Amino acid sequence: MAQFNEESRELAVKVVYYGPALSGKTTNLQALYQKMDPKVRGRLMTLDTKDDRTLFFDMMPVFFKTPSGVKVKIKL
Ligand SMILES: Nc1nc2c(ncn2[C@@H]2O[C@H](COP(=O)(O)OP(=O)(O)O)[C@@H](O)[C@H]2O)c(=O)[nH]1
Ligand SMILES: [Mg+2]
Repeated sequence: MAQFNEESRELAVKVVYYGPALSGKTTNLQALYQKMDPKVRGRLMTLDTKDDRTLFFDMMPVFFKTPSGVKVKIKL
C-alpha cells in the first residue's frame, strides 16, 4: 500500500509480508532492523507469538526525507 499526500509531500508506504508460522518473518524484520541506520528506524515491535501465533504481527516504522524534500514513512 502506498499513499502520497501532495500538499504535505508525504509518502506513506506499508509493506506487509505474510507466511506460515516459523517461516522466518520475524527473523527477516530483525535482520533489517540490525542493518538499518538508527537515524531512520523506529522501534522494532515484536510480540512473542509462541503461544498464540495467529493473533499478532511485528512492525517496524522507518522514516526519512528524500533530497527533494519528500517525507517518506514506511511501515514494515
Ligand atoms: N535455517 C534458517 N533458519 C531460519 C531462517 N530464518 C529464520 N529461521 C529460524 O526459523 C525459526 C522461525 O523463525 P521466525 O522468524 O520466528 O518465523 P515467523 O514465525 O515467520 O516469525 C527460528 O528458529 C529462526 O531462527 C533462515 O533463513 N534459515
Ligand atoms: Mg514471528
